[in-house]
Amino acid sequence: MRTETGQVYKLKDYKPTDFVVERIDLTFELDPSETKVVSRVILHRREGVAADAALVFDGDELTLDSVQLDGNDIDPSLFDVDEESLTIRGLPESAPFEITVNTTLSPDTNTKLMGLYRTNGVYCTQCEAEGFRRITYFYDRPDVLAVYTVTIIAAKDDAKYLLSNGNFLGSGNYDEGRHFAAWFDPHPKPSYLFALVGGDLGLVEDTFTTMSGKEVALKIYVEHGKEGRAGYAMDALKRSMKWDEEVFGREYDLDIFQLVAVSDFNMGAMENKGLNVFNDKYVLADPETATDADYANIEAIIAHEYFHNWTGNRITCRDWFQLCLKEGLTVYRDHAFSADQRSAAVKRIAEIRLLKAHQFPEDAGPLAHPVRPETYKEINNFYTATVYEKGSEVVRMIRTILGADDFRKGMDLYFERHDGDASTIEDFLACFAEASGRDLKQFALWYSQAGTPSVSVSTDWNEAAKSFKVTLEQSLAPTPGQSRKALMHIPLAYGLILPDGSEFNGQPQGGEAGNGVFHLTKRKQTFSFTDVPGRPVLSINRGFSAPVNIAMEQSADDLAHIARHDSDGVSRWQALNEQAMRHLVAVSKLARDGRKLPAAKELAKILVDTAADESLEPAFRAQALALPAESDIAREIGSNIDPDAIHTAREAVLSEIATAGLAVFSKLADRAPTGPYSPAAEDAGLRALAGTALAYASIAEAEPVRAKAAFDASNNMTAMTQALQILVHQFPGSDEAEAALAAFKSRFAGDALALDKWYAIQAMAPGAGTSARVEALLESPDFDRKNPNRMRALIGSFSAGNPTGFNAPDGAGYRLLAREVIDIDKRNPQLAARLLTAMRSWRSFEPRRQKLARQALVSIREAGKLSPDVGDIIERMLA
Ligand code: 0A1
Ligand code: ZN
Repeated sequence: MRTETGQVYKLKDYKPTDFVVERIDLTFELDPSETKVVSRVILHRREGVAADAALVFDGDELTLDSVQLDGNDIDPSLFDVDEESLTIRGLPESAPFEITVNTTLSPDTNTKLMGLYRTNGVYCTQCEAEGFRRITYFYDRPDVLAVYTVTIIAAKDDAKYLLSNGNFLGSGNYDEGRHFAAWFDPHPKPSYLFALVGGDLGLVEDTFTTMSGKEVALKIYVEHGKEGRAGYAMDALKRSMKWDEEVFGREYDLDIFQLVAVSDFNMGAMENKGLNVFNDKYVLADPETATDADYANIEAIIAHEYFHNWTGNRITCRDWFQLCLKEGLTVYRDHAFSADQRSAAVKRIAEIRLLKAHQFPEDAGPLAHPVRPETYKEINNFYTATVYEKGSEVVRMIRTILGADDFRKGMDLYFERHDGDASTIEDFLACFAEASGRDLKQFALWYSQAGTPSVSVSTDWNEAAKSFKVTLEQSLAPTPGQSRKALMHIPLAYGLILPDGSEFNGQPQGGEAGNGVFHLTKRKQTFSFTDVPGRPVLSINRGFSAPVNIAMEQSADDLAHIARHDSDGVSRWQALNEQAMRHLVAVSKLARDGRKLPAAKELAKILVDTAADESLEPAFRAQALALPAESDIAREIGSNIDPDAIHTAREAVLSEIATAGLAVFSKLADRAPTGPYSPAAEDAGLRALAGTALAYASIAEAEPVRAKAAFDASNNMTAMTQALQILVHQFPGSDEAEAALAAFKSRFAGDALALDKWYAIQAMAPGAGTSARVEALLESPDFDRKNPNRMRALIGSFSAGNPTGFNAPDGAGYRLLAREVIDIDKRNPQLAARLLTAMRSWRSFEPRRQKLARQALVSIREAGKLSPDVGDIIERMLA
């Protein structure tokens, strides 16, 4: 067996660099296979550092041509180069000096998509987290902030636009069809925010006037011919800029803001200073090719990257352990933005669903880690749901605890005090503690303790005394590396709903509980209310104020009371969802034991009533009707999972709801918005409800005819994919399904983003047969294995979005993923590692599947030389 390898980085080992970088000038001569990079860095020795201390720069897969000190070649005895560093000795004791590093790169063969690479002929960089060291030797760490000047030279017909961070300095022509452009970024920044783009692209332009009256040029670069699909992104950008001024008082700080959409990208997008680079999936949209979900994602990600300008760029992270300092906070900010642009309740419901679907399982499995990890082997593996989504929930809790005013004061203080800094979570929390006068020491455990806390809740109503008691008890299970946990500060928003549906407003005894929030800070606490006019129903963790699991015996009647009367829409949905979940869990267990499945009459009635309730927002009704997914039910069951039983149970419940509500659903299925397509929340909500109703009606009718007619009549991508999914998932192999697939494929041939949807829908078709279909699709001639979006659409959707297909009882799904991960790892380790995390919950399956999953994981471990990325994930998953 392979022994464990790889260096472990530790938070507690933080140490500043020995030398301070003052500025850096970079010159690039772009060429597909021989790009020349000259880096001139001005440095001085940090005060107190020994006179014989050497300068150690990071590097990765670089070819070093030469290195100079103050313009003269350095004697070979005074420097060393190895796989990952350049070490220079004999440097001046106190005076500033200049180091020049000359390297040669091959963008065309850079398949890792880190550093400088080419995508569809466009030169492009990705430097977060450690990609800059693949461009030149440098201090590639976030606490080294420098002012950058960049000159780019290229053949005009190879790269028409030459872009980098900051403000434009100038451009000009050389002979032989070559030209150059120069950029200066006045804001000191870490290397991970460096960016360069060179290529022949289409350009969409606009302007934005900031709150102090400065005009900013806005430029979005896309592939030629796709300019017409950049309008929504531009609009979202302008709305983001305005919102950050209004809500956080943050103004943009350069003359120009540029954004480039590329088709090969490992993640969603990147916040490089003044030059965001995006996965084109999160920029390009028109009604014909993008769904409502795509529009919502574009809006959110454009905002996210823009908001990083303050939370991430102006104030960055001291080290990568502090990643949540920029990510959790920026996700919090983009959530708040989207909530303001759309229905806040519907947005929150979607967030809760996502958090539970991705972050909760991560926190409950072998990859669990604190929001701020204390060790890592490969930082790329920490761009996780925990750092991002739970990190955002932690910021949200700070706001819940402090209230809106003190939260804003804390943010203002943070911006004022740390502008220009590379900061830490301690710095961040200190601002809120100071602004509010609150002690946040116990709260800070949210950053250091992994795992989802559980809170068990019991209530006691005394009719004679008219008193009501709520007892809360917290617990937190051990996670890898953390066997003992301390008690946390858990803010639980609550309401007491009286029999007539109104709310009881009295304050309880027994602990802090202002503004409708119980502050659970001890292991067990009882909050007592007196003078309550009638038996209240407790609505707890309203709006999902804390990311915890609530264990509470609440009767179906009480849940229905909340669903009917709670003043908070999110809580009404939570109550409905809880009711559905309970039923689905019970039925799944019966199905696993081969028992007869009970009827779902009550659940069907409440959901059909909700569907028909015209006083409710359509988007809310669609969320209510969307039953917990099979993976949600599996998570709730927790162990010994049989995905086939869950599927059978869920299908049976769906069918009963569908039959009970056929009349309602067939009416709603036809109620799509009229008039030209608008991606706005209202119309999107109507389409969501119509699509859900179409699915139910098709189930009840057990006929593909209605969905096929909807597919043929559809005039936007949302309606089209809704219908296609119904056909392929509910009527697999039918003539209608095959005809729709063929029509879609020929209509969108050559449109990669649209075709990704075609692959994803097929990959998620339930049933053991799907792995054979995925194998066949992998072999189809237009399948581009080098494109991360395409791999995620097929392999990612199959492994993370198809419980019965991927976990087929013969293990074929696991073997497919293992084989692909090993293959992808040779080209693109980040992508391979990310796809592999789909197996993180393998130990929660029934023994036969567990055994097959383990075999597949071991086959990866034994496969030969693995990247640090995949090696780290495999090691933790098998530990
Ligand atoms: N900071 C980006 C996420 C990101 C991280 C790593 C990357 O490397 C391929 C790319 C992007 C964000 O939060 O949007
Ligand atoms: Zn981010």
